[in-house]
Amino acid sequence: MLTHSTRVDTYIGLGSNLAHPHRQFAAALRSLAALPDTSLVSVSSMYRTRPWGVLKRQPMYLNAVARLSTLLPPKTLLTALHGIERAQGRKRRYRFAPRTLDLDILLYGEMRLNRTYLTLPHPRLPLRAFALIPLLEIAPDTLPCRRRYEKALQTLGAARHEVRQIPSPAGNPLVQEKISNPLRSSQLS
Ligand code: A4P
Ligand code: MG
Repeated sequence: MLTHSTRVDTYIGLGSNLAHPHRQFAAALRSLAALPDTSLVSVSSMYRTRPWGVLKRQPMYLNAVARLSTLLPPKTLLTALHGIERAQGRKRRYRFAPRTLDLDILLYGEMRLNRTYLTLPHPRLPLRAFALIPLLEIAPDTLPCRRRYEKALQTLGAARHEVRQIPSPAGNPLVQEKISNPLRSSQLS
């Protein structure tokens, strides 16, 4: 497999509103942690969010962001993410359809790319409180584009209130336990 020689920090947006979203996230995080030449650095809190940009009624979403450190080039990473989505029963019926799992590359280092198969940064990131809030929760202060996304979030106004952090007294035990001890995952969903 083609890899880069230096690691790149990349941020993956997770979204789900079908088939037990917490379980979908637990499985997805295990798969992300198992990607070749990649480590899962951190995961945001889970957020319950109102469907954005949809015409028909659909269930509330669960959203989160995971930070990876990877040697995989962006196209290889995207292909791997599509494989994880497929393995978790993702069906592409129409745009913005309800889904078991959506994995978007929000940022790939500082790379800018405009291809039909991949746009970086994710083109709709500045419009979406459900992606910006978990991203800013885990992105370090040193992230070069941080100020820009903080400003983008401020301009979203009321939309940010449709993103509710799921309280979790001990940080994020769902995620921590599921990654470190996958055998226990069925007890946690
Ligand atoms: N693609 C291009 N750039 C990227 C990128 N940076 N990351 C291409 C991932 N994929 C990228 O995506 C369509 C195509 O975009 C892919 O084949 C890929 O080559 P998709 O995941 O197949 O389809 P989609 O998700 O229905 O469409 P799209 O346009 O990606 O939608 P979004 O932007 O993912 O939005 N509301 C809430 N509250 N929470 C959500 O998570 N998600 C959506 C979908 C709508 N409303 C939502 C949520
Ligand atoms: Mg998508």
